[in-house]
Amino acid sequence: MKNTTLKALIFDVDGTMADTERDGHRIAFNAAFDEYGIDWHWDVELYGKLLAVTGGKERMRYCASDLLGSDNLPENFDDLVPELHAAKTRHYTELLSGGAIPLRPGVVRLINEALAKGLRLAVATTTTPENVTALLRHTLGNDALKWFEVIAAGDIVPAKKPAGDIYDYALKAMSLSPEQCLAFEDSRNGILSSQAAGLTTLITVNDYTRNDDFSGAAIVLDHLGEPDQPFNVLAGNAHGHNLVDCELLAEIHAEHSVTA
Ligand code: XBP
Ligand code: MG
Repeated sequence: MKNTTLKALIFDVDGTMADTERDGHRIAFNAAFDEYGIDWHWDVELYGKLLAVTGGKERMRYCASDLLGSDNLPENFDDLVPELHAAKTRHYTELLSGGAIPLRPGVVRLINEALAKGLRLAVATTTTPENVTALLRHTLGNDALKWFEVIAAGDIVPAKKPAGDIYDYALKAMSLSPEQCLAFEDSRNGILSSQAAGLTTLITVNDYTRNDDFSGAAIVLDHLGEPDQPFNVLAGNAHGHNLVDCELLAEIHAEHSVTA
């Protein structure tokens, strides 16, 4: 039997570290559509359907090809997507710079505790790298960028989540095996990706992902919890804890340690 020590935590960003989709990305997409005179408005419900596809450029193409169709779109829409997406990123990062989106309960607490205990940190996300740095900067401060050893994001890998590539990339960059890490995710596409890379995964759900299939998750929670705001367990074993701290992570890691 092989016993491994927990060395690192790998965080998804959108939906996991912060509730960015509904009030962040969606708003920024709509602002970009307005800017380019595109007759689309992604409301909260439609955006939930569009989240089936990860990646903003991929999502816009999916909307044109499968959901709303290409009526009233510029003829060169496909070629315009990268430019439109760059505008969306500008709107999104501007929104974050105004402090529009806070981190979710327990995220700062857990990051601080993990760093104090010598755990290594990384990010594995589908979103554009600038979006990650903007979120970290405007919620945790400029120094926070140094806390994350690897920020694996966006087009750095050709296949986005649900493929495991982005997690594989982060693991390789840290020279760690999946058994030495835990992943934090919020969505079906996210857990498919982390599991494809062999990672034990904790889930914190949000309004868009509450009813997703999280088969195989180590635990499914409503959030990471704070001393005055205990989490609710939706599935899995919380080992008697009511917030996610390093002690609970060690217990979850031990429970799911690979035997070989
Ligand atoms: C996040 C995404 C991203 C964001 C938008 O998924 O799918 O596409 O919605 O960001 P996950 P970009 O949390 O699973 O990584 O527009 O920069 O792609
Ligand atoms: Mg996510």
